[in-house]
Amino acid sequence: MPAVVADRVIPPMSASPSAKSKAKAPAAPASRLSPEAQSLQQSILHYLKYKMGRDSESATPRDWWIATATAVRDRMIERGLETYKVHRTGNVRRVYYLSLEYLIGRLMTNNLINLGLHGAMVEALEDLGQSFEKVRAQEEDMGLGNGGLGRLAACYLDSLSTMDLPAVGYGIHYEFGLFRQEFVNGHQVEHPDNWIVYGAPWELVRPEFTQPVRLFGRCEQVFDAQGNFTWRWVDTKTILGFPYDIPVVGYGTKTVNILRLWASKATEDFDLRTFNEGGYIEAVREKAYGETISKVLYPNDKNENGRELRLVQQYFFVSCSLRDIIRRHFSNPANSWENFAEKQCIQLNDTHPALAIIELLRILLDEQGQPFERAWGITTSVFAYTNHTLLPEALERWSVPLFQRVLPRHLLIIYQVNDHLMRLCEAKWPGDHGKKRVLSLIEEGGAKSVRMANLCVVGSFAVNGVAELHTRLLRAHLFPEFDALYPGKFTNVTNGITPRRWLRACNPRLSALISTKVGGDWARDLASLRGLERWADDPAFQDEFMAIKRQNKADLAAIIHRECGIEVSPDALFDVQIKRLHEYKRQHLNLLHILALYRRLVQDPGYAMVPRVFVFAAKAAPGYELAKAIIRSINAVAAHVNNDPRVNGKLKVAFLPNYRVSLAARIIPAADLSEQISTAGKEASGTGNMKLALNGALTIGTLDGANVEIQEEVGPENIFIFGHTVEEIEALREAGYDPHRYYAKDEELRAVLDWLGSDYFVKGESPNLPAMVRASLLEGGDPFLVLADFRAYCDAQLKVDAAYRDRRRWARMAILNTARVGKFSSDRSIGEYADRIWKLRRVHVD
Ligand code: F58
Repeated sequence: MPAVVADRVIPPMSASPSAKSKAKAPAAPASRLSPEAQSLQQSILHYLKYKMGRDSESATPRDWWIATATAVRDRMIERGLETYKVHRTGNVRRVYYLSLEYLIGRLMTNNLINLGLHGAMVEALEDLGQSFEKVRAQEEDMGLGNGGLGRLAACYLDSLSTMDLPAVGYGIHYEFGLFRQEFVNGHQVEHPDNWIVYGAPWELVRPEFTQPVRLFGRCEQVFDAQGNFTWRWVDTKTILGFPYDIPVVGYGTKTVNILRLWASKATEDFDLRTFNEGGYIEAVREKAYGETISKVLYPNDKNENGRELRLVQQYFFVSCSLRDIIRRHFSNPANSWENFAEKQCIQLNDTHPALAIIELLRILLDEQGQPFERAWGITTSVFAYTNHTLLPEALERWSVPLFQRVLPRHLLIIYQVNDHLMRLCEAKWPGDHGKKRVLSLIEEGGAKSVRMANLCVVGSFAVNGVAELHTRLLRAHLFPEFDALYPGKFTNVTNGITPRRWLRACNPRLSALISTKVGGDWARDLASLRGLERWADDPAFQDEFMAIKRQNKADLAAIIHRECGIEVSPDALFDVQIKRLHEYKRQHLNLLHILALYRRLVQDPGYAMVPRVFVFAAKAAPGYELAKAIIRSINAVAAHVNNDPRVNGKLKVAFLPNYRVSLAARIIPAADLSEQISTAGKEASGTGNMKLALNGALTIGTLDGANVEIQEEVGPENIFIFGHTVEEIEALREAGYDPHRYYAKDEELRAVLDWLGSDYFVKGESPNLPAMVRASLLEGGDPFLVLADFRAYCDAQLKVDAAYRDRRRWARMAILNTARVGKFSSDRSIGEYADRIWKLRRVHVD
């Protein structure tokens, strides 16, 4: 039966009444429908006919989907025009969110929920003989990101609109998003993700805002009319940035902000000139280069390949965005450079858009003829920077020769900023060359490189980490000198997730139940979930809560069966680890525990354990061999465990292929246990941990990232914390960490490692990838201290097992997790950015 939440009808996820019915012509009189449903129906039929050239008889599911999305987009455009008018006439202060990644997923359900039209759309489609679920399933995920950083950007856009904050998101319109992953014999195989091939109905093309971008060339010295020495950037190549706008609608408000994504194009005139001069091949090459820039998203931390292209991508995107921001600022005659920083604020999502700092400076110096001090003053009042990682290998550095070739003028400006920085440093610590060495924008010693994180810290008025612990480590370990040089610049904003996507849309059953207890406003005020606490001990509520979990697990079981061919029982404990595949996230620690359970079961058929299903989903960066070896190892062990009758159904392992936002939305509502087992100090925050806890999964985790704050909120009795703390890990390393010590003293650990390292799971396969994983943990020195945490992890898992046996206790813990994680709403995070960093006011749109 459909449930009502906040005046909107939530249909059940599966078994929608017409899911089985065939397409039929509109039957019943239209007046049976609500006015919204009628109007939607009219638009859909209009687009089916005039956009797709079909009628309801001949339309394919994809035609239905495009016509439906276009009808929804119309409603957003109306509000978008109104928003734009209010923002423009009010000459309001705006924030610009610059991110190389947006992991948006599908938009249909979320747009409808935010518009308040979800129920009406279900009604409209069902009346046309179409299943809403089937239509929405046609949508390709927009996977323009790698992981949490990209998903965070998408959640933040949702909150910015919901909170009526004037904002524009900027990014790249990649033709190919993150690769599609397939498993072939348990190995990851990557395929291109051509998400756009059948059209992208949410976007609007904006050719009138096309921007030129210059690259390469050289710098020459000239004197200006006043006889002052300046630099001129000459002999450059120009490419074009072509904007696509995606409207972003707020939940329960009229605000519609936009996400503007730039696609690269070759300039026609350059092309033609070269072509006419007889350089046919050259012309085609130039054209190809122009279009290559926005072709693919870079999935690799390691960046060995395509470094130049990645740098060009970054510059292309910031150059287009900055010009667009400046154009918008000066489109109001009341504005000038005097009030630029008062009206415009730019948030840098990691160092990827750091070149924006130098580009604004270049525009002010070279195009506006401003003196350095003034240009620097404006620049450093505009930017704020979010750091998302402490891993040294993930901190961006660009080689000086590469910079020199691609952006020669920018390199000179970086040297100029560095001189300024060195003078500040000298004033604070006279004669201290050690301090200068660590602060410098240029890393010396060996090949010189530009430190983008240092550039961001120097060029921004605020720098934030993404969880309390991460910010503490950022200040104490990564940037202590900068923290001393710029008191008050560093601050924390703990990450958040949008409750619209990560509860309301993905878990309609639980959403409906929650609304019966705390009312329908929780999706805008997540803290109000605290009201559920008083039901945590109520057996009837516990039963309902757990029955919903079981239904969600049954849905996921069907997906596991379809995708992996594995039968799993919804009565088992669903133990979930879903995130990028990385050594620091320690999927291999999870694997070692699975092997330990497997061994206990085969050695003792009576071994008492709660039946468990281990669910993995993760992509490995294509060049990250060890991550791929971990995937292969998990799949190899899974194949044995799942087919071994001695296990007697107590253990199943499913690695779902092609992890993406829409798959996360199916796994999260079905999870009992959330694996957050990174080496303490390595996971900046984590956001999957928040989504899972919100949906009633209990966390097993280390004291890392936002786990620390999740524990503070849910209480230590409702979470399973284990393992070495940051301080203990430091002490271990200082004493000289030796994984062999753990191997020698723990019989079970030794056995499972050796088992993994044998060819038992991958008979005859060469190279033996599980052996490679073992080697990384022993001879390789175990850089992420997997062995040091193994025993504590197994002990914590025993506690999980015991807790799950007590159904009432587990239900209470799960309910309290949902009730107490309201802090992790992205509305709270965005509220903090707006108040403390951006000084941005809400602007109501009628
Ligand atoms: C993630 N970073 C952090 N990077 O790992 C996670 O702790 C945090 O919660 C999240 O950001 C949001 O703050 C992340 O997702 C990437 O995806 C890299 C981007 C550049 C290429 C390599 C991966």
